[in-house]
Amino acid sequence: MIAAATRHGGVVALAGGIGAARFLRGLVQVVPDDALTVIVNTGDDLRLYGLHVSPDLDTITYTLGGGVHPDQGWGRADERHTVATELAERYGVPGWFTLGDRDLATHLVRTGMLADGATLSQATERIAAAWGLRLRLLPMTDDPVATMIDTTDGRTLHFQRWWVGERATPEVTAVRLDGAAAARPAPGVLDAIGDAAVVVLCPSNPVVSIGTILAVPGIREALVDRPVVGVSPIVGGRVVRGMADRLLPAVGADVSAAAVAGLYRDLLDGWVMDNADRGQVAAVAALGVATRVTDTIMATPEVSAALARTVLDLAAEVGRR
Ligand code: FO1
Repeated sequence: MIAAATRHGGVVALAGGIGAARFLRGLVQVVPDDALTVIVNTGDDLRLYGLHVSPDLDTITYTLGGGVHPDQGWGRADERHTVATELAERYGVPGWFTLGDRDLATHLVRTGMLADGATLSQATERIAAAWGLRLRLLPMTDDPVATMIDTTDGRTLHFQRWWVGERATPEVTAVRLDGAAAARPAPGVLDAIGDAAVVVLCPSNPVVSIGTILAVPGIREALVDRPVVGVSPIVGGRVVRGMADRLLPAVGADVSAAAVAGLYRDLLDGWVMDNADRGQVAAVAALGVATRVTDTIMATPEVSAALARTVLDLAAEVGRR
């Protein structure tokens, strides 16, 4: 089954941050690196101290490269904060978004390359190679896209200012993807999708991760005639991590596995849900989407690998339709 899914063209995964990284730890165990392309959300990217930080690209790179902070799921393991402390204590520069010393090296390499005229794709390729990644890691676009959050107290905040800076306290009235309409898919993105035997939607935030990738003109259209299988990021009506439960209402969707499948209904062929959501199978099947129910709580790389196998089995089934 798995060989079939990768024989004709590769596997493409659309990914956000931590949930995607956990899933990809499993996918790389069942798909050869040279058959795997990961397209990553860059709407979370932000400039800090003049540095270009790409949280989702770095979370995936560090996780698959074996250097991610094991408890946080983001940032580096064995990290120190000498620079951040000096910035705060000597220069009074607030550290609302923690950048550790090792993590700063990544942002210096990326920012230096961008300053020399390289693209985000080129910087990403260099950083991924330095971490020994052999799969292809692509930003969704090389153009600037910023996820902005409109709040009920009348402000508009960059996603990270809302999520990290204000601990997601302000209620959300709208999510806007500044720059998305003018953004072009990064080099290789549309070709990878066009050649894909299957496209996998990782269990990432449907509004500010997967939704952001789908908002880059050309990407959603390219997916319509490919076998697309996703993993629900919502289990038993709750988020496993992150804040999708705070953002789904802002796009008019319930916090449920079936509602998220509904957001992707125009392109989704298969939907993998947790055992807790067996009761949602009928609602998803009513969308014309095939389903699988399994353990999706990726407490270990073995569960991640089993989940990846389930996804590829379902992909092979829907691919034969
Ligand atoms: N998340 C936090 O909750 N607090 C932080 O200080 C923080 C810093 C940070 C630095 C680099 C990086 O790559 C990620 C970081 N994150 C932090 C996580 C980040 O906000 C989220 O992982 C994504 O943006 C959402 O997927």
